[in-house]
Amino acid sequence: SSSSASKTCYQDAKYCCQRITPLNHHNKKLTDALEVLEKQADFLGGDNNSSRALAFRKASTALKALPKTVRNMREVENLCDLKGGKHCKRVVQEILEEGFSSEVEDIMNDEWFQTVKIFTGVFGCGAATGRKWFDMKLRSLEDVRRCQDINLTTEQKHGLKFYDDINTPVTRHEADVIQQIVAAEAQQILPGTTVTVTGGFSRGKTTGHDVDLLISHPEEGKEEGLLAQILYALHKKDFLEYTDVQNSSYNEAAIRQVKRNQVMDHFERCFSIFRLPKRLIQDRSELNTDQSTVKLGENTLKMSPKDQANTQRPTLAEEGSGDVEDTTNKTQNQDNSDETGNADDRNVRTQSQDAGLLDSKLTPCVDSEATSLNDGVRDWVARRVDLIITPHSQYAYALMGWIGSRMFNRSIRDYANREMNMTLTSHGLFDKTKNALIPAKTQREIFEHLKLQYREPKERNC
Ligand code: DCP
Ligand code: MG
Repeated sequence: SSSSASKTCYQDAKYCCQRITPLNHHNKKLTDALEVLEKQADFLGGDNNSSRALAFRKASTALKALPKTVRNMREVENLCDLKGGKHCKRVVQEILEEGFSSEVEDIMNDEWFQTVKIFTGVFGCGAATGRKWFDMKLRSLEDVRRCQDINLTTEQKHGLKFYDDINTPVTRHEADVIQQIVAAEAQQILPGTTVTVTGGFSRGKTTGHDVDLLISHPEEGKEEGLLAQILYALHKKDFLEYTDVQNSSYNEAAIRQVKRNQVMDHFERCFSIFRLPKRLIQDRSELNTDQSTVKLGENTLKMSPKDQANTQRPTLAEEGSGDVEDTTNKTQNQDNSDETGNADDRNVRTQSQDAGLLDSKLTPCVDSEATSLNDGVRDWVARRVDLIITPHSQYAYALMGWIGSRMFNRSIRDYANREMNMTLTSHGLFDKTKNALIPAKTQREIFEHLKLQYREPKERNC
């Protein structure tokens, strides 16, 4: 209804994009419980369970916007997103009365839930694969690594190999270091290129599961071909462990015919596993105080003399055709050729290859002893990094989409559709009444087009 759009009392406004949802809120006990139920529904899969998952998520989102801790049921009785949900209400009531929910405790102690949770922590393993592995009687990552009956994807092989790294939250500092590394390369390739940390960090989170970097250039069209060049430069300096490049699939029809609740946008992008040198994160001062500075446009990346030498030395990648597509394929071929061998062989081979690479290129870091206790060879940590390229004309929309949160996007897109008869995506805003795309230079303009009060990124933690 249009009245909800102009509601002034935002705490119980219908859409979470109308509310202020801070990162640190007053009802964590309740929302944590609801998020376990959401996760369980997600793991179970299927249409019915994804609707259930959404209902749990909506209820938890509504609670996050409340200005104080809920003490009794009456305080939440009229919340839009809790009203219809008997299950949500029951759990909230249980927690308010007993201090905990036995149903939620049971789920958390359930072997199936715990195992699928571990499995879905593997990069490239979704709920369906997690369930499948459980049904195959696999109960641990070791079981998965040893299992002869599954054809692991390249992603999953990396996910298993770097499981601990990837499941260790990325810190804000690490995200900044990665941003600086990527920005330095981008500047050198094309001065003026912008590299922006988006995702959870831009909403004020101090840790995240990955680093989302939005890359653009103020001159429309200049961004074309940029991703491949940036990846090639990063690859030459050994920053990339794994890349999965997806070409842009954007066209104007795409935004007009956007499917309901379609989440994936059409930008050119790369899902990667980044090799973040421990040296760069251990010593916070290193990025700013080292004498040897590589001046790269506006961004400076400081490196030790030895590392500079490393970057100049030919690497395996450079012996190839020098095309980033090729190096990507090379990685994949390597992995594919391993598919005949068993998982243990695969690990041994890859590790010794890594050892060789590192021996010839990197000097031991300060804590080489500690490192060798861990895995003997690496002086870098694996970090999930997403690189997204956007043309300047779509930048504000791309930024809003990648700042998120996921629920914020869902709600503002729903709102645009139902209340404004417009289609909002990370590419633009399409007015279905006027049959026209509406340009925007800033996020504020997007809110204005939608007749919504502006919400800062830190208020979008729904
Ligand atoms: N996004 C989305 N829908 C998805 C996935 C992502 O709208 N299904 C958008 C909103 C997210 C942003 O992209 O906030 C970044 O995606 P992430 O999965 O990295 O989410 P966050 O950065 O918010 O979380 P984390 O801190 O765990 O990385
Ligand atoms: Mg993220």
